[in-house]
Amino acid sequence: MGQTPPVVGWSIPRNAEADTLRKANVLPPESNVDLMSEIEVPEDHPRYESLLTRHRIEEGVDKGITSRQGLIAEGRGEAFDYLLGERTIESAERAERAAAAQLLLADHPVVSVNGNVAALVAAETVDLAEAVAAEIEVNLFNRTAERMDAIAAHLQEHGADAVKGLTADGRIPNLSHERAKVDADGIGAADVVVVPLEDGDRAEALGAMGKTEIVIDLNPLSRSAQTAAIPIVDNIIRAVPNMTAHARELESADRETLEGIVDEFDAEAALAAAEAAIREGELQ
Ligand code: PTJ
Repeated sequence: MGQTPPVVGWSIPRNAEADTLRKANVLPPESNVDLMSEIEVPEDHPRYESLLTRHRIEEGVDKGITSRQGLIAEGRGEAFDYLLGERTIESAERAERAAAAQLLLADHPVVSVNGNVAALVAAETVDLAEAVAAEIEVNLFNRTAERMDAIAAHLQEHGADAVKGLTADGRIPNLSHERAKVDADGIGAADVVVVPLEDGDRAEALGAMGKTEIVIDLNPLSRSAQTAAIPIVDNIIRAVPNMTAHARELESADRETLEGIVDEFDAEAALAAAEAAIREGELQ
């Protein structure tokens, strides 16, 4: 057995870098960094999740999926997550269960994907969509044909059958920017939409169209979180797999049970609990 590979500071050896490190005998030759994990950091490392997130966002930018503004958005999210203790707080767990129930009740649920979401949770989004029979639609603030295609291809590489958003034959009324462009038979026809990682006016405009919104955002004060029927104040890399787990557990629940879970959920209380946790939480 070789020595445990050193993890120096916060640097993450990528696969190519790992090869160089192996040749220089810094990583043992049998180290399977490129086969077993995306980052050469043990999973019990206290910053594992944060380092993995940064790595995925960086790769997203390199692949033309994530915008450079996405790096800044991630930094903002990380700051909130740090204050939350990088954990799923109880009120978020309840929101994730309510979201799963709401998605299972929906006639036409759609998960909206932007450049950060695609980079962070492509496979996990495909799993969620499968668990609740939802469609996946790409919707971008900084919309270009190249990014739309790259994100759709990336989602397909991670198992998505069909990806909506490229037709863009529908519009969200009263929204002047690119996020107004939707597929008429996708978000345009949806009754429940998952809106992750965007602090903006689209959530309000979708609400005005009569759609039920599930927002994932680490900032409980963001406009999207404030207008959502179900705001989930949690890191998307924890939130999406949790929603899928709840959906699988609730898969055979009857309508009444699902409606009960949704009715019991109190959006205002969830936002207040998240804000209190951020403002008053004790840092370890
Ligand atoms: O890919 P595009 O062109 O559609 O652009 C996407 C970004 C994210 C750049 C764009 O939507 C944007 O600028 O978003 P904002 O206004 O910065 O809002 C992003 C929100 O997501 C902020 O409230 C962050 O706190 C939050 N956030 C960032 N990272 C995470 C997060 N919430 C949950 N999990 C995260 N990992």
